[in-house]
Amino acid sequence: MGEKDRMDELERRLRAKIPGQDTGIEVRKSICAICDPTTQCGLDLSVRDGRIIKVEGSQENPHNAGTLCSKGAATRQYVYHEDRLRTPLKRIGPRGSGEFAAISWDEALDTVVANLRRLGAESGPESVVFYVGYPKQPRPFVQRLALQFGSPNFCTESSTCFTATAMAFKLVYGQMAGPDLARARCLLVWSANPFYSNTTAARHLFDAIDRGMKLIAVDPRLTPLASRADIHLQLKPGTDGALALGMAHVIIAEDLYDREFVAAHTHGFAEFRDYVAGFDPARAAQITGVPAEKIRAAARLYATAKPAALMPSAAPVGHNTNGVQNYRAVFSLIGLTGNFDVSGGNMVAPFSWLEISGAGFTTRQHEFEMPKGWADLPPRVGAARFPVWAELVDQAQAMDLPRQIRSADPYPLRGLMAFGLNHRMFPGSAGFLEAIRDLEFICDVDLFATDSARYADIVLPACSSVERSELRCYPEKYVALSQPAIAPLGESRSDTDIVFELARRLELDDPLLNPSPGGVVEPDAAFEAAMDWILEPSGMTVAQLKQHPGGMPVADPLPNPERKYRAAGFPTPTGKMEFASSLLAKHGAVLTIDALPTYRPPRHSLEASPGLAADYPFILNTGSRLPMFVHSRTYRLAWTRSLRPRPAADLNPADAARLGIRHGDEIELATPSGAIRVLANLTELGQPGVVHMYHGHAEADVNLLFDPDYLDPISGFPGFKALLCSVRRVERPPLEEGPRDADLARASGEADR
Ligand SMILES: Nc1nc2c(c(=O)[nH]1)N[C@H]1C(S)=C(S)[C@@H](COP(=O)(O)OP(=O)(O)OC[C@H]3O[C@@H](n4cnc5c(=O)[nH]c(N)nc54)[C@H](O)[C@@H]3O)O[C@H]1N2
Ligand SMILES: Nc1nc2c(c(=O)[nH]1)N[C@H]1C(S)=C(S)[C@@H](COP(=O)(O)OP(=O)(O)OC[C@H]3O[C@@H](n4cnc5c(=O)[nH]c(N)nc54)[C@H](O)[C@@H]3O)O[C@H]1N2
Ligand SMILES: [Mo]
Repeated sequence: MGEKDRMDELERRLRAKIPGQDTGIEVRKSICAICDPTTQCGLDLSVRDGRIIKVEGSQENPHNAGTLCSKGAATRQYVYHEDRLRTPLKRIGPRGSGEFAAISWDEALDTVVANLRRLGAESGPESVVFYVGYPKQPRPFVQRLALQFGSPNFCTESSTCFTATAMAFKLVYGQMAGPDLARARCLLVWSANPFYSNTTAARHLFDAIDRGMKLIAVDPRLTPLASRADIHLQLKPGTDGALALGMAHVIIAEDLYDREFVAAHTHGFAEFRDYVAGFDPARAAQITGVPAEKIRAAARLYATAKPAALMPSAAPVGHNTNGVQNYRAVFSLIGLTGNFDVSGGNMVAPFSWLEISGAGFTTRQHEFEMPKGWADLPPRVGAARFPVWAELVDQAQAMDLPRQIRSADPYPLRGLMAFGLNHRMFPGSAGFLEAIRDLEFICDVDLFATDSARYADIVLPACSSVERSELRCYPEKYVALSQPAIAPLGESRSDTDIVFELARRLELDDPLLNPSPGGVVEPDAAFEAAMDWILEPSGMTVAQLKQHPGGMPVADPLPNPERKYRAAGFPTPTGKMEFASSLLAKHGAVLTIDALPTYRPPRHSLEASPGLAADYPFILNTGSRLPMFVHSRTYRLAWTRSLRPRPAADLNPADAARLGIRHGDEIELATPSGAIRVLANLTELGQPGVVHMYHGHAEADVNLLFDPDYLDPISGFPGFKALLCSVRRVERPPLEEGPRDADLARASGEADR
């Protein structure tokens, strides 16, 4: 080969991005953390000169087996986005103005520490709130930091996500139990749409359907999953409790329930039976809009196709003013039909790490994040208003923050140390911003210069998952401790580095967060030492995991026998499965909460507030997932944004015709709390009378339409999935360009260049 041929060949290999010594391209293993923790695909990143030039799903990782979704495929746009923060910033203009100056890490961290110390000394450490948004990776570390600092106020986005589902499970069974998809003969999917929300699970669903598993889908919309179901129960949003009670009615009336299990292992069955007697299929049909015959057919199929599993979701049912009670009614069906903790039904599996159960090993996560008990600390934010939450959840309830900031009841809140703060997550998002504007000190750690960060005094640049090391585990009994595939962009750092630095500067007396008081410790060494401590019960070590950056199968996964309750009972007050909750009975005297999983319509609905419905006749359902967007994260990416460039609401064509609205018209959605303008997306996949709108848009924030107190009294979760709104066509399209956040990023980018 001549020199020219060799150069041509190299050029060809470079253009094809072929790894090798000649091209200088190396494939590095990493993890995508753009979406939710139960997905988080393995990545093969092609890196040249320290830059990612190609992104592929890792074949090696059995969870995604080489696949990636639209968001993961846009990893380069996410990592190298112009809005990425590159240096620490301090605010020099008024809150919200976006006027910031770049400062050094030392100055930034010293400022944070001086403020935390001052507020702690003046008003007690509880006056500082530690908050983590949707990111999960930093949570155990931030929680430990908060408690060791002396503040009980560790709270997260889990104040609106997953916890209500977990609470409903705990109230009935004392623990959670996930669907055993591989062996189920029937799967009852109660409001999940993994084709959009959890693509790796969708693959397993296809396999099970191919194997002949029957599928029942409970969803107000005709989703990709519902379109494959044997029975689709297309209910009105927020009527889940009535549907479940109707199914229980059929199962009991037709004697299809597990008499032996019910007699030996349950509490309150007689009351439950009497209550569901009032929910015959005709009445359930009238409330839910699902034909009575379908309710009967679904109840019969689920109760008789043994074993049958129930797949819940982290969000939609809990996003309701009666959410926990509705999900309790749903989860009662599992025990009623004898499908609890049996193979092919819903199995209790040991907890592994960061919201993943059943990866085949256990860790000391809980011990790590709870170095103190709640009894040793002042009451958490939300504890008085949501006492059931306070008993069942090891966090503060963030939905009570605006109230306590304003009222200083039971004590003042003055500081906020946030990792990933997005005010558009909160119902009544504008009011949330107004409330935190009154805080004396705010620090926000984020990847991007966001609208929420504009309210912070100090903004710290975090790096993404591909720039850090993190532990991930998967239900395929697979575990990975990823290593950074590229150096952190600019001066950004991992969240855990920041936690260890704060712990050192606060001089915390804690060998796990501050391993060498007074001395300088490499954050990597501190992180690895903490991970080794956490991993101890698993028998795995950091050294061993580092040898397998793409992950490895868990050696000797823990066995998981069936029906563990036979020996151990249920971890509930009565030791049994509780159709009637002892805990809710205890609180029922003070709050209007029933021990039985009673059905109440959404607080804003035709049934509960007919006066309001006269002016606001549509059911508004917010945040049902779109495949390419994740909350506030991927609007800024060119590829994902191109799939829906402007905020749009789904409207049924029958309603649109009545209101003179055409596809693509500008419309206004309004509630008594506010109004937004969006495009009309006409689709028959949703029901007449229901409008669906995704959340988190800067230029059309649907959470402006919420009253901040539109909450479930048990969980404190917002009623995101069912309220009332009006819809009208807007004559001229006056939609303004959304605010751009790039100026903050520019402030830190200039310093970097
Ligand atoms: N109307 C309505 N509102 C909803 C919902 C709904 O369905 N409808 N859903 C609710 C639910 S279920 C959820 S989970 C919440 C979403 O909760 P949010 O916390 O709003 O989620 P994100 O916008 O994804 O992330 C918050 C911030 O974290 C930043 N971030 C990302 N990765 C990292 C990281 O590694 N480190 C740090 N420090 N920051 C990072 C992001 O840039 C972003 O600014 O929204 C809730 N709000
Ligand atoms: N692409 C993408 N994936 C995501 C996310 C994302 O933002 N984007 N977010 C992640 C997060 S934080 C979460 S919590 C999960 C959520 O994951 P999922 O729960 O699977 O997703 P959703 O779309 O919120 O809700 C599932 C289905 O519930 C239906 N639904 C809406 N209201 C009701 C109701 O009142 N009752 C019933 N029975 N069904 C209802 C919706 O029509 C939807 O099809 O997704 C995670 N994955
Ligand atoms: Mo969520």
